Amino acid sequence: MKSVYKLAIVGRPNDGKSSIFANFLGDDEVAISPLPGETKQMQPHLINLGSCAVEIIDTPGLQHPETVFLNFERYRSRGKPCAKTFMEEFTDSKYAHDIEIMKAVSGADVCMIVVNADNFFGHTQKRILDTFLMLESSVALVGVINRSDETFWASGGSSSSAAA
Ligand SMILES: Nc1nc2c(ncn2[C@@H]2O[C@H](COP(=O)(O)OP(=O)(O)OP(=O)(O)O)[C@@H](O)[C@H]2O)c(=O)[nH]1
Ligand SMILES: [Mg+2]
Repeated sequence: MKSVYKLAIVGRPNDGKSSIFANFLGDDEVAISPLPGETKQMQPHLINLGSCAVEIIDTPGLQHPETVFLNFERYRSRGKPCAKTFMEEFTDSKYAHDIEIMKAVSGADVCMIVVNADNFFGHTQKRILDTFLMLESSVALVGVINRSDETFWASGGSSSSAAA
C-alpha cells in the first residue's frame, strides 16, 4: 500500500473541476469562477480519505484538446509515456495549461475526468475521454458528470451550485 496516493482532477475549462476540489477540501477559499480559465496552475493539496493519504490536484482546463489527443496517439504508437513525452516536446507558453495538466497526471494513481453534462456528447469531450484513456494502464480513470442539476433535473432537481 502506498503512503500517499495521487489523484488529479482534469477536464475542459469551466466544467467544475475546482468546485469538486473545493468539496474534497471543504475549503471556501478555492478560486471558482463562472468564467473559464480561472485555474492557471496545478493546485496540489494533501487530504485524508478514510485511512488513505491523498494528494489531490486541481488543474487548469485542457486548452488544446485536439493537439494533445493527436500527439498522445503518436506517442502511444511509439510506446512512449504520453504525459511525460508531451511535457518534453511542448514547452511553448501557449501550452502552459496543458503542461500543468501533464505534470499533474504524470505518476497519478487516479485521474478524475470531469465532464459538463451540457456537452457530454460533444466532439471535444469525446477527444478528452479518448486522450486520458491513453495514459498508462496503472492510472485508474474516474468519470464525473458535473452540473447535471441544470440539464437532467431542470424541472425541480437539485438547485445547488456545488459540484456533483
Ligand atoms: N449548477 C452548477 N454549477 C456548477 C457546478 N459545478 C460548478 N459549477 C459552476 O460552474 C462554474 C465553473 O466552476 P469551476 O469549478 O470554477 O470550474 P473549473 O473547471 O475549475 O474552471 P477552470 O478553472 O476555468 O478550468 C462556477 O460558476 C461554478 O459555480 C454544478 O454541479 N452545478
Ligand atoms: Mg478551476
